[in-house]
Amino acid sequence: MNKFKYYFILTFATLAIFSCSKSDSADVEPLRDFQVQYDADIAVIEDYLKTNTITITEAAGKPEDQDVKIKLITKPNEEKSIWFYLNSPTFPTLKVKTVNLHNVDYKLYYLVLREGTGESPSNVDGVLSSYNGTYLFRKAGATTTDPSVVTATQFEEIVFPQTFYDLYQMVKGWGETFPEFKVGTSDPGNNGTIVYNDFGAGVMFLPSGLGYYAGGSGSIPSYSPLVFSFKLYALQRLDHDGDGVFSYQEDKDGDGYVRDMRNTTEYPNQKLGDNPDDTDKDGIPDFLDVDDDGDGYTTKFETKRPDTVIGDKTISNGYYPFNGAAVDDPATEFINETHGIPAYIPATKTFDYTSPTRIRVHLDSTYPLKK
Ligand SMILES: [Ca+2]
Ligand SMILES: [Ca+2]
Ligand SMILES: [Ca+2]
Ligand SMILES: [Ca+2]
Repeated sequence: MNKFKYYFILTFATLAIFSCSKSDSADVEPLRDFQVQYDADIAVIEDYLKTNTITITEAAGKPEDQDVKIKLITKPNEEKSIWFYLNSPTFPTLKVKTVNLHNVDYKLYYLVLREGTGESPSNVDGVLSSYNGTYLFRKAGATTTDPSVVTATQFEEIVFPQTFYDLYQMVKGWGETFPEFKVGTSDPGNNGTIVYNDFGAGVMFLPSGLGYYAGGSGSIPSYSPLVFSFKLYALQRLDHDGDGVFSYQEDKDGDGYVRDMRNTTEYPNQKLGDNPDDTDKDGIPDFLDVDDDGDGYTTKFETKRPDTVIGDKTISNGYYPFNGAAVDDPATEFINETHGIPAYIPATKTFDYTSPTRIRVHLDSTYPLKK
């Protein structure tokens, strides 16, 4: 009886695997090795950078300002390759940064047409950006002596963006590239339009591991390196966990980069508790944690200003900002605008509202004053 059962299960299991692989082979194709795929991708990208040239449109105040056209070099003596601009001290300049993900040191090339003049987004802010996306593909030569050629196929173009894109939700390469750029200025134009000037503009060249990888997207084939030209018009600070502290301010180690290590396969060398941006080390990074210090009191509760009580009337004074303003507003009688979220000083039983390095109460699990 036992033997029969064993054979029955074995047969069933074998059949299941067989039918799966026959009818739906795309679903069971194992994920390609990240390092192997990266090695192929970076060769394609560097080939593309060396065989293509750019032309940039200068048209301040117009939608086509900083448009960039990339085309195959046909006159090698006259046309400079994109690669020519590698680490150029003047613009345009081709930069490269290393992004460790999937246990791979990804080289991320990005061309800076110009940097911009305003603030930079963090890797989890919203960006208002036009963009033009293409995917790269290496076409084999027609004969054995004919060299292969890397082609670029456009899959999307957004000229007039209507919404902010949350970098936390976009392909990894966006969150790595946009913080290297700044927004510019914006002025009301005619007919309710806004005119953007001096914004950051560039082109990013993403290995598929920083793009859609095996998934592809829409018309983009799996494992495609991606090229996005973009213009960073505006940024929007986001608060992913709704605790009243913007996500970019939940950067515990202050390196300008907010980490989410919950998907540990992306960080095989790091344990969840190693996340420098997770105060209570519970695996949930501060920017997604409503109780950052894990003391059982929500951040929102801990960052509330004390109420003002006059007779039998109680006036709510809202919440402290992360940092106070430069000057106090005389119009708000009970609120000192120069006060940010305070730190509690046990020795003197007082609060410090302004020191840049203070440990704010919502990050201080020893803060004893519970209401
Ligand atoms: Ca928050
Ligand atoms: Ca946490
Ligand atoms: Ca939080
Ligand atoms: Ca707390």
